[in-house]
Amino acid sequence: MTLADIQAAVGLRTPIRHQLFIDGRFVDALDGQTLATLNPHDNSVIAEVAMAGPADIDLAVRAAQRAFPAWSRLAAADRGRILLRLADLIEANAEELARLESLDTGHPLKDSLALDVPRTAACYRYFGGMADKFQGDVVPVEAGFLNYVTREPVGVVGQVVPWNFPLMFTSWKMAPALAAGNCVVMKPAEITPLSSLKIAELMREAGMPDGVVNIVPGLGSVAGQYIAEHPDIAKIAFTGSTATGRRIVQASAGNLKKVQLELGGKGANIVFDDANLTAAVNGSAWAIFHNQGQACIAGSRLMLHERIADEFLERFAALARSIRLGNPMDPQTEMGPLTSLQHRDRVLGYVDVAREQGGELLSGGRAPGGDLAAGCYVEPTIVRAHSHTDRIAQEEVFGPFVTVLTFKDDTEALQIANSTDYGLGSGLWTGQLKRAHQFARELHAGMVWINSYKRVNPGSPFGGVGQSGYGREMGFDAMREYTQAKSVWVNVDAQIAPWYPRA
Ligand code: TAP
Repeated sequence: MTLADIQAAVGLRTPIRHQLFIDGRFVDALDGQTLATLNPHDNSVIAEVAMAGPADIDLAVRAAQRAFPAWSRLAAADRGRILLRLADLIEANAEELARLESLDTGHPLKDSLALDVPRTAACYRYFGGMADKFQGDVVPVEAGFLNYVTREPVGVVGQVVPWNFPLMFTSWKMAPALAAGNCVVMKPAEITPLSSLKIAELMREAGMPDGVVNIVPGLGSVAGQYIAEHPDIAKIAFTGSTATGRRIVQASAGNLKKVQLELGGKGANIVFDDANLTAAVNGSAWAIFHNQGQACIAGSRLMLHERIADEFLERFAALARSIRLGNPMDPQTEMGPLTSLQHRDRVLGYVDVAREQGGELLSGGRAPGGDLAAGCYVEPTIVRAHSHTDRIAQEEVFGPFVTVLTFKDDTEALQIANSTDYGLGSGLWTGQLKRAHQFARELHAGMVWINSYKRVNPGSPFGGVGQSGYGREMGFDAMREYTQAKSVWVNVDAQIAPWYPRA
């Protein structure tokens, strides 16, 4: 199949962008290297995408440096206006962006249309509106002096995003950075670069000045590592695994970059015996199976009060078995493939890990055959762990794989919930207000959902504690992350005393 055939087959109107975006232009990599990007439904090649090496990243950084003075001094409202225009363009191109995202990642088209694209537009719109509302302070200091504090952009920021929500995550990172006046060098994951390159095209259409945004697909170990080390990049923002986050911290030490990390999770999703079971069953399926479980905030530890465990599991397993797996482009599909074969095998490997440690497979646990055999599919999988210390209850699987644990009372529930090194998202289902707030306070997590799971909003801080990283995306917190305070002292009418009182 040629590129044009693929475009026609999935209903794309414009050519798939497959070059680097540097200084406002689409260009090949200097050394001509490319990398095939695959459709996870059948592992066919969708496009050969240019792969940035260090020399390309140097060009991107220099372009960003050149663009920074004018961009950072542009009136905040004018920066905002460009982001607002971009949000409108994303909506105008929603169908195409959604198709591209589903083709590249395996997200069901239904989800890309209803969630990924609208959330991406909402994020640019939120920060477009925020640009001229994020203001400094005046500090009440000694008489005769005025002290004011401005928030200045950091400079050129490097951003590295993973493959699980490539379109949405580029907006979470670029929107606040740009609203605050920074210039960006962004590396999408090597396996899912397409939607971010389409966004580059829309950025240009929205009037983004050349060099402010540079998108450089490439290998994590080469391009990502080089961005993390780069002496002229003032900050790196990263989403991905805890192991890579650690490498980024080490690489950033050379020029003491600011670092922001949004890493893995092992979300506790706790169902108490007084919960509304229908809501909890549906919400728990959403918590783990949406996006094939490839979410850092997935509710991957399903913790059930022992009194309701059997009934809950019966209903939950029946729901899991009814989920319609299939080609993401089919409007009936509820769960698509994982994003790569390598990742599918890693997820399936955890079924063996579970068995070795005495876990009980309750549902799924296989790659489906038939029409889906060539793709990266995994059945919705439910495993009861032998103990909360087992690997499947401690390690991030990052797939449609949920680990079931039971507890007898609130004390044990809290102890199990807080027993991992991670601390990103947690949820609980209960009818008791007091218990809900107590757990919200005690859970070791950056986000807690009560009688719901996995809600996000551009205004609500998103991030973790412990080995889930540090820093917050979204809201005013994100603007603080992408700026630094400058304190300015003005002598309004204070007398300057002699330099040192002398007798
Ligand atoms: P990572 O290695 O963390 O990949 C995430 C991003 O970091 C990708 O853009 C990757 O580029 C880049 N990267 C890799 N090595 C780098 C380095 N040395 N310096 C700078 N950037 C680097 O994750 P993965 O290998 O794709 O997935 C492994 C596991 O990580 C998953 O199973 C899951 O548990 C976890 N994970 C978590 C998240 C979230 S949202 N917390 C997202 C993805 C994965 P390339 O892809 O081009 O190598």
